[in-house]
Amino acid sequence: MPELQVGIALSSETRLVASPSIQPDGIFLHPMAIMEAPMIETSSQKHISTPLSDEQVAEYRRDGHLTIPEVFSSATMEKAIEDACAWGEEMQASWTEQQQAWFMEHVGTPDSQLRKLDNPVYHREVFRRLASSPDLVGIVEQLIGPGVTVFFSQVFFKSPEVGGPKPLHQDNFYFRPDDNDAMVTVWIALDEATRENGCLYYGNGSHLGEMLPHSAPPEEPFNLQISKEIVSDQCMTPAPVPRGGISFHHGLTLHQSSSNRSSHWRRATAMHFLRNDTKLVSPPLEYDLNLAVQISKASGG
Ligand SMILES: O=C(O)CCC(=O)C(=O)O
Repeated sequence: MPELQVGIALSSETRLVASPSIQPDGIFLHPMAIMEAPMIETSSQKHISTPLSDEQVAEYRRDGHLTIPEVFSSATMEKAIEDACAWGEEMQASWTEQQQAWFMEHVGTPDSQLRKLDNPVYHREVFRRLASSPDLVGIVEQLIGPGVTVFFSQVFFKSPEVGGPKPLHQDNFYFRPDDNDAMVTVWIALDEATRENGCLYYGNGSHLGEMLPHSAPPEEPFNLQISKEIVSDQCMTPAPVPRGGISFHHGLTLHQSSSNRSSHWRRATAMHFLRNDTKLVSPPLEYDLNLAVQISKASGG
């Protein structure tokens, strides 16, 4: 497969658990797991500061992820949800069986549900505006460098009671950037994400290790994952995010999400940002870089 060029785009207090414990989805909870939303700043903070503080950058570099709790307003998240739901209705009306299998879950059962939609930043203005928010872009550039493109994005609909888990994986296994440090995933909580409704869990510091082998079940080629045997002793830390907050993670950070055991939605959008001077080299799944959206240019570039 040829190399894919990205740069050509269009346009707390905390309570600690005493010892590791296995969660319902087989997640091995880190002994230092944060039981409450990890507040980087006080909960009264209304505006994030750009750039991030040295401590926040150090936290990202050490742990491979960073949560900023209050970035977008609840009303902005509500608009994004309305837009994504309307788009989902439109899309589903024309899907083939194969597309249903890719984008939905529990197909053919009473629990049949939309699971995800691809490339909202390209297709939907509401999501493009989120991706272009100056505060957000400022943080992304601080983490991966100036001049960035969203080369792929998704909306995840984890529905009440039936929304399924996303198994353990590393994003860079999917994307294969030629510089592992040049990709950051921006995961925006459209609804509050809690341990009950399926928030992300991270392997702290795992981005400092290797890219691990992944495989996918034959009927779910999109679901590349790391087998339990390979990472049987990996402790995972929950990252609850209040509505409108963002969790940033490095492309090599081990992460997963559990199923939604609550009566509340857990909808989120993930935007994958790449520095413009970076290429994707033979990713195992296809990404249409005609749908990449350049968000900023390096000054002088
Ligand atoms: O939202 C989820 O459940 C999975 C998201 C994810 O794996 C990602 O953003 O890289």
